[in-house]
Amino acid sequence: MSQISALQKARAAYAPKLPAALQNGAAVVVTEGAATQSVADCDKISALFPKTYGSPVLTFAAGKESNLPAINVGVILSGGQAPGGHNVIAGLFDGIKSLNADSRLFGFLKGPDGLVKDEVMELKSDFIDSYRNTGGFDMIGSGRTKLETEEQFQLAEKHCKALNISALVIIGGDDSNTNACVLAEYFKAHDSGIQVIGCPKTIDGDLKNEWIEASFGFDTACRVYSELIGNLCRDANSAKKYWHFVKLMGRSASHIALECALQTHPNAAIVSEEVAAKKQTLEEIVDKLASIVANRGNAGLNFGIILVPEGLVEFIPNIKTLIAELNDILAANAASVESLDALGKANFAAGKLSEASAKTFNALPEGIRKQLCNDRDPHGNVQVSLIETEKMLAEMVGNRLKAMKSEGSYKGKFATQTHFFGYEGRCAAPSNYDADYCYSLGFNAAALIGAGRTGYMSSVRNTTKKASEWISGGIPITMMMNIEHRHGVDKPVIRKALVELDGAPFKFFASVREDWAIKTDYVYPGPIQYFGPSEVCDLITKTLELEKK
Ligand code: FBP
Repeated sequence: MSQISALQKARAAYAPKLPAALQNGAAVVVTEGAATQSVADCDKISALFPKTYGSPVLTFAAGKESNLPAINVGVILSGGQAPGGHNVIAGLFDGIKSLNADSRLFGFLKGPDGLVKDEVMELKSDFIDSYRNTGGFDMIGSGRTKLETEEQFQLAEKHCKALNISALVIIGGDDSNTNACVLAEYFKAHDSGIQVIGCPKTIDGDLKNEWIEASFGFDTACRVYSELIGNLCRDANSAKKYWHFVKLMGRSASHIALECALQTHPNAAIVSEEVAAKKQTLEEIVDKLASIVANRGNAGLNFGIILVPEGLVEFIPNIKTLIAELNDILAANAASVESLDALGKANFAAGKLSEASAKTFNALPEGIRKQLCNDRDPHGNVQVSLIETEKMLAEMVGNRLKAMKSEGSYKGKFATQTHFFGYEGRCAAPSNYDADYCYSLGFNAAALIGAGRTGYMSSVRNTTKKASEWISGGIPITMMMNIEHRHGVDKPVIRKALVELDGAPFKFFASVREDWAIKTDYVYPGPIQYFGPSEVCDLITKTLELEKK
């Protein structure tokens, strides 16, 4: 890096805060809770993880100076970028050095692939320092390769042993942490002597539960999007001529859309989980949005903001069925469709759909029909970030309003702008919350290693309080697991946390949204503040604030 920005230079000096238990170093005093069980399917999960199942929840208190021998530790960044990943690594580095100054950290490059292909580099002090408090995963890169085959596990063991690595930290989302658990079980069953610790990452916010309050990156990403949405709100309210349709990342859950709504008070925000629970059709969603636009238009307010979660299409029951049929048709006819472009695939699939799905498919704009037939991701999922749901809704709402105008129920003007905010937020410099939380998660992972544990997720809780009151410890990953039917087979996976309709964040949103729909009640959060008074720098998300109230 030849030149760094003034902010990065100043921000490098920020010293992330740690929970009291970690302030003397990573040699902590460990308190064990009772034996644990998985959230569901206990018999099946315990049979699949005989060596790691049932471990106790761990809570740490400050310890004394460490007398542990030096260790070599490996680290992997897995999946999509999330602000704060570099601080997890910095915290881990400082943590293992506090256990023994001769400990060494190795970064496997480009995600789990680096472990399998033995692409690795030692992370030394100067190098780590140049990435402290920065966004991005560029320090060692990331990737989406799944660690799941026996051959991959054998290679992982071989490559760790070659470097004398006795512990591996996997920083990832629900799938990557599931893989971390499978690897921990494998290493233990084969007496490899390699511990595996997971860290909860994803801007999507869907890796959380009673013990994992938040996945890192959610806070910063939502602040970046909310700043942009606030700016759009102000632009809309200044020019008074556009409806902005904003799609927000979050592959599946709508936590990001909901948090951004809570921060900015848009005129409408769709929550996919509600759509699924109420079995809403696309037409019903369009009707609801059109009525919001019409009510404001009839009151002379021909502008507004609508938030759309990225994963929406997969939560609309008839489109979900359609996607499942398309998946099967495209997979079963892979050879025939291979050479076709997206339109060719769409036309091919259209003729093979059930009557109901064909009707749904044909009612969609051509662009969306093509996007639904695009290549799947490595896990066989539709790449929802590539589906322009915001454009589809803008177009369909426009058509509905035309019909309402001719019926005489709408007399406003409707002009739209569409946006997709996702990649813009994933590599932002971490907010104070994420900088502190991530550094603590990494340092805490070192404490778990020092305590000789494996198959655990680093857990830092009570984060609505000041950092010195944060509770650090470890949660057995098997405790978060259940069995899910994925791509035709039963698999042990960490249960994904979707937006809960009876949870405080959604309930609050539901209680105010009718007001926001008709009024112009926007909030402008502005950019993340890294320097200045605590009340603007040390914020927590509205989601966490409401959940913990
Ligand atoms: P993770 O679950 O791996 O953290 O990734 C989340 C995410 O950012 C989603 O919000 C988005 O749908 C997806 O990654 C995009 O994936 P890609 O980076 O491969 O385009």
